[in-house]
Amino acid sequence: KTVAVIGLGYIGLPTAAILATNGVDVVGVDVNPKTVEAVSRGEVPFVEPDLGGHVSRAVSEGTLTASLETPKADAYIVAVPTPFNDDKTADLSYIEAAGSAIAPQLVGDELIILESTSPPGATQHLADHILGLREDLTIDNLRVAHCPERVLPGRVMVELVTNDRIVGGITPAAAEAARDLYQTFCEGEILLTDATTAEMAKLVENSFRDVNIAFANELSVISDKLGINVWELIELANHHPRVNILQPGPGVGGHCIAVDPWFIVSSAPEEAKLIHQARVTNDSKPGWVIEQVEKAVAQVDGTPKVAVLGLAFKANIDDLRESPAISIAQRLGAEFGDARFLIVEPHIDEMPKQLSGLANAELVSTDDAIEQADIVLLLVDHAQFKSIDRSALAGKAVIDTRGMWR
Ligand code: SAJ
Repeated sequence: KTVAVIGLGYIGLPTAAILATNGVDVVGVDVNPKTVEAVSRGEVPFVEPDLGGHVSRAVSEGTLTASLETPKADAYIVAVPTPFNDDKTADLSYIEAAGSAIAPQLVGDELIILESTSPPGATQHLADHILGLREDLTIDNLRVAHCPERVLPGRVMVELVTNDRIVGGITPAAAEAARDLYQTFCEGEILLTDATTAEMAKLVENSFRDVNIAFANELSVISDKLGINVWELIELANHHPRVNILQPGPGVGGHCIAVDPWFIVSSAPEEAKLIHQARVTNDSKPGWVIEQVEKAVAQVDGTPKVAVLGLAFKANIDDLRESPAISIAQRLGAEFGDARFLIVEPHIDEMPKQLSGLANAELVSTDDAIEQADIVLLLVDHAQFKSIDRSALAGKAVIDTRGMWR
């Protein structure tokens, strides 16, 4: 049996690799020639622990190949982006493009799994799109299912194997076929449902976290106003056996938690009030951090030098997608033309393109930034920053958005 995995990104490539190292013949498909060339050489185009070993082993054993073209296969796994449009509705064009490439290859009875995080109804939409292109087929000739991924970036190769999975079929037969495929590598429980419930389950998981982080972020703003240390406050409250507050930060980033709740809001705009407000609260946190920097800058004589520690969307990864740290750095550079910004991000070697236009910002080492800075702004709690000698911060204004130096 052959499986085609369409989209070799943060989810598609690990899924392709884990299937292939478990003996399944996998063709990874991507529109980017650089990605296809890298994977064909057994290399991984981004940072994810253990993924490189899986890819190089599968490629050298011949179970994983990569291609620009969608081949004939027994099963298709679609793991393409689902960004949102300006009005926060989901852009399904990548899913439709994958469907258009799959449709001509079908002979009937194939399994087609949508893994991309999608608004309710997207799996049905993919099935309808394919059937619209293949009037000789009916829904009974196809087995279409949604199987959302729930792996945590940085732990993908572990969680792919150990997490429970939800499989939602357009038909029960589709759900069963998808379960059989995931059983080749997944040791967690595989739970069967319908496609729309599976879509919603994934969105609800990420919204649960977003709402709870919004609560923590709101507490940090309230605590600042009342002169309370929010980190101590949360730690104390969490001693209650039924309280578990998450951590405040500079905002919520990444391509999942900052995006998925909008798919619920756009499906039920009148009803999804709390979910909507959580997004607004978390998206307003970078603005609040900038106000703190503004107050500190006002205290400095001469040209203020601000060390900006971290750009990634969370600790110990190189992923800058939807990162609040990037938007904070960008806005600081633009709004405070008279200040100098010493940017530190240990996981990248050149200034990201979003910041490359800033004449007053440069990428430097942690030591250089701390030594020169009047103001130290910590945006990401990378392990490397934990070893900073606290005495080096003496006499500087410190804005610690992660509570690392609480
Ligand atoms: N964050 C806080 N405070 C916290 C926890 C997180 O401010 O207490 C911030 C992080 O700094 C980051 C953002 O939230 O900016 C998201 O980080 P995360 O570690 O919570 O989640 P992601 O985006 O890396 O991965 C999430 C996971 N979902 C859940 O935990 C419910 C993962 O399991 C999903 O697979 C992934 O989204 C996804 O792909 O949807």
